[in-house]
Amino acid sequence: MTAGGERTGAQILWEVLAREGVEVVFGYPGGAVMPAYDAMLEYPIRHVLVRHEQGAAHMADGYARASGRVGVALATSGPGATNLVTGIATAMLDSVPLVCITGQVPSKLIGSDAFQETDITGVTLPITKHNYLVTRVEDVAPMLRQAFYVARSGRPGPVLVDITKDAQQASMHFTWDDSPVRLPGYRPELRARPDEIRRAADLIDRAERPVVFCGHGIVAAGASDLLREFVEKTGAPVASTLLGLGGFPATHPLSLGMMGMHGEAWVNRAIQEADLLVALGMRFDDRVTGKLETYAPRAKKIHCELDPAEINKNVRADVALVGDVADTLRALLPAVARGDRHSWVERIHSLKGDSAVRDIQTLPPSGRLFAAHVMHDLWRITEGKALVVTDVGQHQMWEAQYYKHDHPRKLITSGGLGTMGFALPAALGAKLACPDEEVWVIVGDGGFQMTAAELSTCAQEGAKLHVAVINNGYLGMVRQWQEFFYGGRYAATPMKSPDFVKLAEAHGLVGLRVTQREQIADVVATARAAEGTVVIDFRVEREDSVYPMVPAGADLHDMIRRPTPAEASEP
Ligand SMILES: Cc1ncc(C[n+]2csc(CCOP(=O)(O)OP(=O)(O)O)c2C)c(N)n1
Repeated sequence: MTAGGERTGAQILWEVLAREGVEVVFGYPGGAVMPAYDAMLEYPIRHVLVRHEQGAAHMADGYARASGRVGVALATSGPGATNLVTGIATAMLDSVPLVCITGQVPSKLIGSDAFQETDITGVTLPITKHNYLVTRVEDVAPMLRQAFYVARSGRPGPVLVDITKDAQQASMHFTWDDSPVRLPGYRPELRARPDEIRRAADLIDRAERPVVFCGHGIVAAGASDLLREFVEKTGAPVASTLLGLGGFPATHPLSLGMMGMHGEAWVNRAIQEADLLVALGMRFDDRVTGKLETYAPRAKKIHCELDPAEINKNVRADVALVGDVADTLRALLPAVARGDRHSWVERIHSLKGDSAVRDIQTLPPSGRLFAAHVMHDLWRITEGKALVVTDVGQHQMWEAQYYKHDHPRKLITSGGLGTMGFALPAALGAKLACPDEEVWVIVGDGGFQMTAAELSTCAQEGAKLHVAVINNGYLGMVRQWQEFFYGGRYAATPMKSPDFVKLAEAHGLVGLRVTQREQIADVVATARAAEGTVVIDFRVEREDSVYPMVPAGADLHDMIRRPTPAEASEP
């Protein structure tokens, strides 16, 4: 305990945030949270005024993913709180530590359908790791401290703290309690048992065709170096999930690339031929496995995962190592034998077959601007060093395929929920967490328009983002599904957009346009040299598709491939 004094609940709120090391809060004021906003002026914490509360949640999320710290969002009751919901669900599905604080109507009005009353703890119950309704000033500090502890410990996730207006206004004699937070029944620190480590090491040593999976847990646990050591010792090749990209260097000789629905064809085939999968910090999402009945039929599975609820949820594990993946790798490393899997790696390379012929990078120039070319050129120009935040759709998959990430926390994307509108606000959060990074937003013309109002926040904050709008005039990924599975009937996917250059200019920002591949380098140079956020309207091929594609629910080896030039020219 440290010395304290008389404080209101609102002051206590900021005191806790300051003591938790919070530097920036993303929020939007309103009646039920006004006491908290008023008290804010007394504390040295930066507040970013968003244009929509969804933006606040995504900014806090981007901040958390870029920095590894807890992101904080603040909103009023009712519509302010419900506007946070999409951002909270996004963080929940991707295990991102957030604390979302909402004002609530005075406690004596709760349940009366008071003005701007929403039961936000009820609404967010299934999309938060935990949530709290605080109605007494005495509970503000303990519950906020618990919220930070729950958000960051174990498998991270969003926590919501709803504080009534009277609890913010009431005062008490406040002393800071810095004893460790203890929650009965909550055991975030699990560790794999030594006998299980031994069994896993035996399976690894005996495997001839192992594939190691790098999931989001590797990034979250900061286990990239350990993974590299493990892979170089065992000689086993690595496939990544979307959220695992960068957890293992893409340019490492043992990196195979991304697996799953839009993964490389040879990666999916290797998984189907493997005799062992070592899944590290991933949860066998349906976009990764395809049809479960035919998934990796020859492979034993070692599942290393922090959350016991993920074990045997989708795929049965032969050995389950429940615990922090960094601890698990530390225990496994001395237990496994040095291995040589050259012939297996060569076999996987032979599975590439005609992939190069089908790759858009090797197709003869057509004079048209393809999104894949934009990604490749951005990767080359930025030397693979940018922090890239993608939205959801085709551009997200092309980025994953063509921008090679060699370092963790350099790709931020909404994987689990697939939230359009995520990229621009999440990128602003990431930029505030890492001001020295060159941050690129890769976003479709559809998703950009969902949260483009946050351009105004970028301008107000003086933040420098490079926004690449991959403008194909369609809700591209849905159009692709319509082309493949709905007979080319384009229901509600052609989209008319505003002039994005003028939109940028209306915000006092720089807007640029690219229509030919030859212009990319010069326009990117202009964007990098400009002050403040720059929007680049890339007018790309309108009806291109992302290949390969495993149709939803199909066998993982059953992929739709990009036509070869010969196939494409057939009538
Ligand atoms: C909030 C939200 N609404 C709907 C969808 C369904 N959806 C997934 S991809 C997509 C199309 C995205 O279009 P665009 O932003 O233009 O990107 P593109 O696919 O063309 O690269 C849609 C509508 C979604 N993922 N998120």
